[in-house]
Amino acid sequence: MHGACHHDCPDSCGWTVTVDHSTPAPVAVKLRGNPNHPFSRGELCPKVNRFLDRVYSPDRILHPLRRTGPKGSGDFEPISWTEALTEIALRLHEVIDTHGGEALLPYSDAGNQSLLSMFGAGNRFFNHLGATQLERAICGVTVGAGTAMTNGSGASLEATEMIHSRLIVLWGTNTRLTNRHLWPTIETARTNGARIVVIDPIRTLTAEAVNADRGDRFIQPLPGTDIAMLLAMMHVIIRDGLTDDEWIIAHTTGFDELCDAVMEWTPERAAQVCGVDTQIIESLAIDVATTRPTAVRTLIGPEHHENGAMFFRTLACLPALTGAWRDRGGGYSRSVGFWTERQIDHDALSRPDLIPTSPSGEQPRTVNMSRLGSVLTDLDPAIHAMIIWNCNPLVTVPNAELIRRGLARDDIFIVVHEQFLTDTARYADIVLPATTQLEADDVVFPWGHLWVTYNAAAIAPQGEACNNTELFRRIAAAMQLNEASLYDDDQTLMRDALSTIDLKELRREGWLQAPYPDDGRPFGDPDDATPFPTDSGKVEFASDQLEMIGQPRIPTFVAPRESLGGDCALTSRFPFQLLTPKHHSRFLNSGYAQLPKHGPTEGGPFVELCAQDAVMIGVADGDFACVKNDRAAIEVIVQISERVRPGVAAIPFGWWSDHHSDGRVANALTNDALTDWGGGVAFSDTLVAITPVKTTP
Ligand SMILES: Nc1nc2c(c(=O)[nH]1)N[C@H]1C(S)=C(S)[C@@H](COP(=O)(O)OP(=O)(O)OC[C@H]3O[C@@H](n4cnc5c(=O)[nH]c(N)nc54)[C@H](O)[C@@H]3O)O[C@H]1N2
Ligand SMILES: Nc1nc2c(c(=O)[nH]1)N[C@H]1C(S)=C(S)[C@@H](COP(=O)(O)OP(=O)(O)OC[C@H]3O[C@@H](n4cnc5c(=O)[nH]c(N)nc54)[C@H](O)[C@@H]3O)O[C@H]1N2
Ligand code: SF4
Ligand SMILES: [Mo]
Repeated sequence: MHGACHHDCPDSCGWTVTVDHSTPAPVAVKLRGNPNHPFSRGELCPKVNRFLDRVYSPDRILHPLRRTGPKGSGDFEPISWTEALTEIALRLHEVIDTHGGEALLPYSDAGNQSLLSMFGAGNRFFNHLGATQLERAICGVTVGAGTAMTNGSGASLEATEMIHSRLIVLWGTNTRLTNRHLWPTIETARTNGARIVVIDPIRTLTAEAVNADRGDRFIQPLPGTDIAMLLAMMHVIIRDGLTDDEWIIAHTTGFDELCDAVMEWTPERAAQVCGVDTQIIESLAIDVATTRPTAVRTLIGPEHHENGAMFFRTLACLPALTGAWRDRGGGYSRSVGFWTERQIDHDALSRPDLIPTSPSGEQPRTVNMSRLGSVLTDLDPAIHAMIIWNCNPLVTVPNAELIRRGLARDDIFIVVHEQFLTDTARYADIVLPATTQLEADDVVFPWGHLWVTYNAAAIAPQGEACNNTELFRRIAAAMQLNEASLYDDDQTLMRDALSTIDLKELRREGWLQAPYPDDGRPFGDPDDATPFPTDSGKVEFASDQLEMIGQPRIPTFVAPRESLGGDCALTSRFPFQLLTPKHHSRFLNSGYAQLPKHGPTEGGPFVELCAQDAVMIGVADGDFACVKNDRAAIEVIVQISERVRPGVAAIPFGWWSDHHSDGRVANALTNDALTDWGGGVAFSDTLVAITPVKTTP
């Protein structure tokens, strides 16, 4: 059977599953990359090569469970689906009758990012009930919202087009770890003479590929300061007359205002802010402006700062200044969700028309998923019931100890739909078993390439598991809701959502290529017929729209409050900036730490410090250190490393409570302040103090 990886990963690999039908219940015996898949070409990755371990794990939840011990204890008893649904229906009706629909909160993310599993599950149900709406913007949304303020949309260069590039700047993305199937494209471009630049506060796996002898470069700015570097680069490009004036006149507005603004951003000034040599900024600017084609590749790393949207808005100005969009392989490349997801009719799938309006004409309130801790502890009127599926917020969402306090409230009823008893599931009143990608049909809309891939179920749902859409059909039936569309089956939902796609053909062929400009250039020759979708129809160096939402109209650097260049009162108490990035090749977010061939092979959590900082703090490699701020304190083993620079520390994200000696995960420390716009979250603006732990815990 042919399918596609469901993970929230840019690669959306195609796979082939071999099924043994000789037993009464067919068993998947082999899962390998599909060699014909146009993007992944037969390779999977160290996480998913062992996907069958996950499917057949003895720890998988296969039956509904009811909590018997205190919240968080992990004590549950098996119950039947009928018992589970009866209790859920009763409790949800009770909450809605007493407090109204808004007391109910849906909570989900991209655990399975396929069409039905992610976009098709739950929305109609919660809309119909008038539940509180969830803004899901923890990943990638802010990048699109940032670039849209310059270009009018989130459209960008499709990444394999970088095969044509001569300079590839990997700006805040760890391609070799997080987007590994793109690396062959970059290697081919290098064979053809391209140079690479990696810009990251951490000397990542990708930075290790930099070969200075070939003219590659690794640049290590302080976190959250890249806007200053961009402003100085634009300063140099304008100062040295390296702008593409013809393109600027034809396709942009606000150039004069931009010139005025970057005048004061000399490379010397930016060098101070970023902790990068003046000369490096100068030469990067000249390289970017004089090498054709130049592509900047980015995913989400720099989004997770208070100035995250402004970073991407500023980055989007660069190719317009140098005319890089003219060239095949020029411009910037980010998520291609803009091209792939345009084929989805989200309204048909989610039915916002089902949302009841109050007599005064008001719609239900919206809360931001990244603020879950304060939503559960501070919101008035309060949330009294939650259904959580497709995510594990106690590990993946910032300010996790506040979330824990919220989930532990005894006046909130929680249902979790999961494959494993995650940290979050331990706080559920009822846990329901979820299928894996092998057990249900779905369609994967990638954000890292253009190949929309069909996922055909290879085996039946294991145990009593059901998929995300079936979950809500069952709960709706138990609640005796009488809105017919809540009961549409999966094939109907797919047809509703994909009216322009021939599903039979997609299933037969395995994949189809999303429409993308034939000549490879997303903004090649914009003219009056296809203007940039901004108010002016042009690239906006100065933006009225930003001014209207209270943001600076011109690219502007503001140091995030909780960063090394931010609030002095904070930095004096908490002198290190903590990053918590993806780190392990066998992990995908929080999804694999618990599996015996994944977690233990990666070792365990640690805090990385440079040698100089370790000496200053008085810790040695292998010692325990206490990493703390006002949100939490956690104890982790010190790893002295050359990957981080003075003042910056890093703890890998993805480990669960059980893997941390004191039960507190990396996200216990992280900041849940929102980004400037776009609804993202600044978890990389986290300041901490680090002290030795005297006694071995
Ligand atoms: N192995 C593995 N692969 C994964 C995942 C995983 O957990 N494990 N997760 C998947 C998911 S959900 C996503 S969204 C993608 C994300 O893919 P990426 O965006 O490539 O990954 P991140 O680690 O989030 O961020 C990339 C880099 O941004 C850097 N960074 C942080 N702050 C700044 C800054 O201010 N400036 C600059 N220049 N860089 C900064 C971090 O140090 C990090 O190395 O990866 C996917 N792939
Ligand atoms: N500190 C820090 N925090 C981060 C990040 C970081 O870099 N640093 N990265 C952020 C990013 S980019 C992202 S995308 C988020 C990811 O946050 P999450 O979406 O919460 O993370 P995942 O671990 O990908 O998925 C969570 C769960 O989904 C379950 N699951 C998988 N498939 C299905 C299914 O079909 N149905 C159901 N019901 N469940 C399923 C898995 O068992 C897993 O437990 O984390 C964010 N948090
Ligand atoms: S996690 Fe990413 S790289 Fe691994 S198989 Fe899935 S899509 Fe491919
Ligand atoms: Mo993500």
